[in-house]
Amino acid sequence: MTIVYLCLGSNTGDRLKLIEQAVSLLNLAQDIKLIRTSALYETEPWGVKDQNWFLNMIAEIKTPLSAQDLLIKCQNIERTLGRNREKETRWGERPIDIDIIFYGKEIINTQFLTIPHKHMHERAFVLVPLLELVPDFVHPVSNKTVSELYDDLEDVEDVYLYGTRVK
Ligand code: A4P
Ligand code: MG
Repeated sequence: MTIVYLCLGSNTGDRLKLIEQAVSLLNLAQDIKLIRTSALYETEPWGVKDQNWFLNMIAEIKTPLSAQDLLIKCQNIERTLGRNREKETRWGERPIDIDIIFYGKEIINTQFLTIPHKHMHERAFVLVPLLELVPDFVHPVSNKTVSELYDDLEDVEDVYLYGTRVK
């Protein structure tokens, strides 16, 4: 069994419902046990600025699946919820995105998978909800804790607890 941190994100359609559905589908999946989730955050788009704000959340799960098989399950859930990668652009709009942030302490670099996620240390929308769950978790490549990575962030995009952003 491995403890895994997934980052869920949505910025088109009914974002709240899509995130909730993704959490239920993860919970229903065989071989995935949902342990806990962070709060929901409304976040400024990172990377490509000219798009809707996202809702983001981190889910802590436990699984006997390999990282590769877990990725396939996550991509199946994305497809079930209407994601069509062919219509998307890099860092662009998407109804649902499920990224693997940490897979235990493993370091994986294959054609299909980079773990820890290659941009996680640059993203407040990942680090803020992670900070809530596991501030002392050590990134196996940089050997910094989540809270140190957060302190090191340079360009911090805006991250609000969902429902508290004043538009
Ligand atoms: N892939 C590789 N590593 C992973 C991993 N750790 N977890 C897959 C999940 N999938 C992984 O991805 C190329 C292929 O490898 C894909 O099939 C991917 O699913 P890539 O090299 O990371 O390509 P990319 O163009 O960076 O991917 P993508 O999905 O367009 O971008 P991201 O990194 O997922 O970012 N702003 C806010 N506020 N909130 C967001 O949630 N999300 C994105 C998308 C951009 N800006 C955002 C948000
Ligand atoms: Mg992705």
